[in-house]
Amino acid sequence: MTDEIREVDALVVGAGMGGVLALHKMTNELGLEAIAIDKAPGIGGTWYWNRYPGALSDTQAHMYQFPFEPELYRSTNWNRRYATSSDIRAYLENAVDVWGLRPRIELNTELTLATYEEESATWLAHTTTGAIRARFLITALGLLSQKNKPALPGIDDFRGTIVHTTEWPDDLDYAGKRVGVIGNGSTGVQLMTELAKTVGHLTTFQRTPQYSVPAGNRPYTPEELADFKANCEALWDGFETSAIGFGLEETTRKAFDVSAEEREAIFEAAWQKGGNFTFTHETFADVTTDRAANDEAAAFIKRKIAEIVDDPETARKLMPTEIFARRPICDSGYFQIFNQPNVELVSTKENPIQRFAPEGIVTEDGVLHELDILVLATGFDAIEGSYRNLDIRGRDGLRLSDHWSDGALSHLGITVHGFPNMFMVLGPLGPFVNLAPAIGVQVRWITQAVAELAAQPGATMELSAEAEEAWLQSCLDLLEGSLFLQTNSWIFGANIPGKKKARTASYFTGGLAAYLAIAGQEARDGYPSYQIHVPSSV
Ligand code: NA7
Repeated sequence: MTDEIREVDALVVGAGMGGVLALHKMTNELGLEAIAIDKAPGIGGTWYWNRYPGALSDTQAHMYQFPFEPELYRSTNWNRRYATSSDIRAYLENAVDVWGLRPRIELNTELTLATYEEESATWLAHTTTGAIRARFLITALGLLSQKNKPALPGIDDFRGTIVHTTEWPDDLDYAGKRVGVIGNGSTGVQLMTELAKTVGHLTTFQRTPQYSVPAGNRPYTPEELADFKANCEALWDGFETSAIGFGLEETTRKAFDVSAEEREAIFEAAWQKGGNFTFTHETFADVTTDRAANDEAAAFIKRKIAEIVDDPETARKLMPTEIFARRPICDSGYFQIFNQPNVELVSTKENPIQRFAPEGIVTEDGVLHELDILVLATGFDAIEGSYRNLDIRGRDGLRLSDHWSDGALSHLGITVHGFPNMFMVLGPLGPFVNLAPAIGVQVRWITQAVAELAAQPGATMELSAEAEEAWLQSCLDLLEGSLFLQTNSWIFGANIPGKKKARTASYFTGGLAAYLAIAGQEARDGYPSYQIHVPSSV
């Protein structure tokens, strides 16, 4: 820690996918003096922290890479349809080396305060290792990186090991052990499917049953890999017409355009092919928007659960009761584990956790579930949750947390009124799409804006209040009648007690193509939503 203030052009906060790409662009494309900091001891962002058994991206690997980077894309070899957490860390480590960024990334360094200083039109950032002054502040904090560790009264009475999935110790020995898991979202489902192979006994304390479809994980064929590499530009061009950017054949067919038999056959084909967004977007265009179509998809999955799970009572408890409108999950044999003698399901809706005991968990029926390890797979304080513990102060000392006290605000998920020359990667009200293209598209937009500002000494760019309000309104309008609002998921902050939901949206749900068109137009029109201030030369 030194008293000296280091001066850079751009400070990037976060060394995950968004931060690494932003640092590359600032340094190698714009030639700016830029550094990135991250509180983690390693590169990877959410993938640094999420290294629990079974952790993998459920986006197909060829679409979970930096877009618009053909050289890196063509030199990367994924061996399977989905990349594991360690594959993704290796990919990012390689990108850092290929792009020569390693000397510019400062790990074990946490941002404690960032203040916009009007007079110099710069950001003064205080970190755990010293102070940095930067013209441009790029926050790439991650959408799913702030862990959600819910208050579970009495949990400290448990004498065994308690682990959150974002803090999985590499040396945790769970083979043969009695393991309990709270949380059965994407993380819990991946984790339990893996744990069930080796633990002595697995008990899931399930609050809300979830829909899940097969992931269809398999090796990529050499032909597929060659095809992705040869045609990566076409994959990226596809964003211009895509709703979600996962590289799928997004259908326009509606569920009731076809007969009941055809509908079943289409769902079955998607089930066999595997993939969560395959099931929602290659079957029928209205699965996520129309209640009757959604009911058809939900009923299909429930029939599958009944077929897969031998014990009818366990199958009943695994059947979701809400509509199929959380972020969809896919698995590699999750429902099948409930046919194993070492796996047990406790429905905490029917049989709540009464208390934690030194030996395990006591449920309301009086049963003590003895455990050696209790895993919290309880997810994230998503989206703006990553900003919750940061003290960022914009113009006139305005705290970002105060500006967002009634719900997060932004334009494009990138900029905030009152915070000049600050750019977020995957900030709130960004596009609800595959995150790799979202990162690529946002960083490209930021790079263009920073390039224009950097060319004029002291120039600043600040979102207008009107444009911020208008963006919120357009996000809210898009949510009218949305099925997503009818479930309690992280998408709208319903998983965090007390998180503001009134008049707020979390995302722009108009699709990737529309998002690209709006963001592109904004830049081409010379940023009409912004006040650009260029100091007059002396
Ligand atoms: P999710 O999808 O938010 O799932 C969290 C799970 O934890 C879910 O089953 C929750 O039950 C459960 N949970 C959360 N808080 C509690 C409390 N207090 N008591 C009991 N159970 C609780 O997080 P994931 O990490 O699985 O996935 C997040 C995203 O990461 C995923 O969508 C991908 O995009 C990657 P609930 O359903 O709320 O009843």
